[in-house]
Formats: sequence, structure tokens, C-alpha cells
Amino acid sequence: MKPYALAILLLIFVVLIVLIFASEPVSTCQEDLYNCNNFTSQEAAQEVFDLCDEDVHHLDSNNDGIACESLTTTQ
Ligand SMILES: [Ca+2]
Repeated sequence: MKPYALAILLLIFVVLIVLIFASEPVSTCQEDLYNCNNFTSQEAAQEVFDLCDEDVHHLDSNNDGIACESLTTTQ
């Protein structure tokens, strides 16, 4: 393998890594990404709800701190 071929492969690798990290959302709390029907259980919805200081995903419509009461609990 010629030396420049290795350099090109390394460059492609670095570009791919940068693209993967650049496409990651900074935080799931920055925009409304989920609805209750995206979750299979109330606990899963609660976990996402608890991550954010505010109810950005509108999972707690009656503001009682419990997300997606309409979903079944696993317990
Ligand atoms: Ca609620």
C-alpha cells in the first residue's frame, strides 16, 4: 500500500467520525420529539419526561408530574 493511500483512508475515517458525531442531537430536551404513542409503557415515557426540566415533548398534559397516564404500567 502506498503511503498516500493510508493517508486517504485515515482522512475518510476521520470525516466519517465527525459526521456521526455532528448528526447526534445535542439533547433530547431541545425540541418536541416524542408523543405518548412513541412509548410502550408509562415508565419509558416517564424516563424521557424526567430527563428534561420542562415538558418539551408534551407528555404530561395535566401537569401533575406523571407522564402519559394513558399508557399501561409494567408493574
Ligand atoms: Ca400527567
